[in-house]
Amino acid sequence: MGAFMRPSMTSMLCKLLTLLALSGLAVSALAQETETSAAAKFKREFALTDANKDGVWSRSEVNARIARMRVGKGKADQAQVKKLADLWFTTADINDDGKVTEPEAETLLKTMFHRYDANRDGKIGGGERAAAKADLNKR
Ligand SMILES: [Ca+2]
Ligand SMILES: [Ca+2]
Repeated sequence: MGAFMRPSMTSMLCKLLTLLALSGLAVSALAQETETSAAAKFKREFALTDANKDGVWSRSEVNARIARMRVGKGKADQAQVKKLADLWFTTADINDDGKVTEPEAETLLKTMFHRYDANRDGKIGGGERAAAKADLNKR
């Protein structure tokens, strides 16, 4: 775990994962509490974001997805959206081929899930979810 992350990026990545996870990409997954159901929700989310249905996420698809999240919060700073999308994409695209496949995106979701599953029981319980939200709010 973590071998694909450069150490200097880890802290920023965690914040980004938190942001993405809680404000969009996996918020429904977290609400479902178990890793299995989170994975099922993720598959639907992946298909939704894959706008041109070619089975991978492109930079522009990720950018559009993040832009929708930011708009939902009442703020659409295009420069910040692009920065987040670029950072997310660079991190998620493990083999650096310019595409993020479902397994690549899922790896990030799992990393995030395990980060918040503090007692390692395979569920994000109420207290753990509250901690995840608090973590996001102090960013
Ligand atoms: Ca696509
Ligand atoms: Ca890739």
